Amino acid sequence: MGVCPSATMSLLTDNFTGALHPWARPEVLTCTPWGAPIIWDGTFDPDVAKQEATQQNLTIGLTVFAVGRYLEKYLERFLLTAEQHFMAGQRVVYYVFTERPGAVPRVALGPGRRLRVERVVRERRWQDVSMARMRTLHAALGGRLGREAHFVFCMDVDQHFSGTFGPEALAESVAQLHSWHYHWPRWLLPFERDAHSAAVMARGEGDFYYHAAVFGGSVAALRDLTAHCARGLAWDRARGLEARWHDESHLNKFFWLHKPAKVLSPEFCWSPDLGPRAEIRRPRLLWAPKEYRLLRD
Ligand code: 2GW
Ligand code: MN
Repeated sequence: MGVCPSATMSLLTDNFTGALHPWARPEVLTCTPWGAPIIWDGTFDPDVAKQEATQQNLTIGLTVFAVGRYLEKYLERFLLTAEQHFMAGQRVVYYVFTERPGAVPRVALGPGRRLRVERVVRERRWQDVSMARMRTLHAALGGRLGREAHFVFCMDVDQHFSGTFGPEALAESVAQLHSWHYHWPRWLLPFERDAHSAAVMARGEGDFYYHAAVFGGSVAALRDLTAHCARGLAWDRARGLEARWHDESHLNKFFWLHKPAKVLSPEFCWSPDLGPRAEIRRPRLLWAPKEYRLLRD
């Protein structure tokens, strides 16, 4: 569990001068009710996190699926920008899941960084492409990926890095605040409400609405997460159901039952369509514009 203190003003300001503490972000929530830090720009020292990670000699996995048109459209930029911004200076192994290994762009990788390509079958419906990821990830975490990485991030491919995404984001389990919903009242959050679905959340349940475009953690924690979500998806399918936001609904249910050890602010996965906001200082990942009509059936 987290150790962040409750954010009282006396901790945020200097007793004598009243000046704001250099690591304070008094305008945003920086700690969950269960004591996990919510990481905002300026609340951590990136050099400290970097040093700690280097001392531990970590290998960090980054998984991404690029199936069908998403391969040509998004993968190269995702990887090129990850080379610039994702866990710079650490040992990194990318896992690209695709049905066309030969079409994966050859991106020049920095020292200590490697890319593995895993073949997956192409699902017919886009909802199935997205949902099949949980099952595939679970298997990969039980195989080579799980043996070679200590921590893993699982990400959507339709986004690119725009700022440092470093070891400050690492923890036993990590959830991403959804940039559309982080300031919405809880009753409006788009959780699954159908009581027959494994992903159901009753009124009054749910801490935050998390985005499935970024989640991470230790191999063991992610084995649990992916097993839970794959099981829920299969349970729903057997009953002819599909949760409102597919795998994301099940992810939200998992993090309600098993609180994340760290939460990333919307700066870590920002939607440029929302425009500039005072509290969004330095976005780390930017969503590609949604082209649903073009790309979805
Ligand atoms: C998905 C939707 C429509 C058409 C195509 C695809 C598609 C997705 C595809 O053709 N090929 C492919 O590789 N994907 C992978 O699935 C890719 O990694 C992509 O980033 C991911 C999720 O699909 P995406 O990014 O189009 O969906 P979003 O951005 O609306 O995602 C949120 O909701 C999803 C469930 O509906 C997932 O939970 C996702 O993690 C969320 O970010
Ligand atoms: Mn996406």
